[in-house]
Amino acid sequence: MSSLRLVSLSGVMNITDDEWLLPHEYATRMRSFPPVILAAPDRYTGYQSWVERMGGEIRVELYVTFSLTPGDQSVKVNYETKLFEGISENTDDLDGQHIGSTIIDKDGAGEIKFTVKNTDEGGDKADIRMYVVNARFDQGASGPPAH
Ligand SMILES: [Ca+2]
Ligand SMILES: [Ca+2]
Ligand SMILES: [Ca+2]
Repeated sequence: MSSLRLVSLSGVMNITDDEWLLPHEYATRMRSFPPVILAAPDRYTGYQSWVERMGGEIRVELYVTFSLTPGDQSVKVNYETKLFEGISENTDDLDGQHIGSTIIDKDGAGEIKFTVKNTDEGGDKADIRMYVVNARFDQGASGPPAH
């Protein structure tokens, strides 16, 4: 039995750059990533990364790992988010972090929602929503139909 899965990630980040005296800055960033193919026994894991910069001071880095469980064809999603805030969008000042994981059943989908806050200085945050789909991948389905 084949165990080919097509795992796709899309999502939205709503990012707030807290400002002193000036109005806060806001950005909404949406992404839809190309699907990752997982196949037992060749490729059990896949990766996706998502980086956004905004407001002159903020960078959000999101790293996602997909791991296939061949038995039930579920996919475990591990994710880590880092919120950097400093004198530029390339700052190395790590001010907030969030780590989590969830399992997406075979032929299932799931929404993952969380907020990463600037726990060092307050104010800045990223509200993140991810949508993960664990679909069956039919080899050859993208080719011309057979007659
Ligand atoms: Ca700021
Ligand atoms: Ca700013
Ligand atoms: Ca900072």
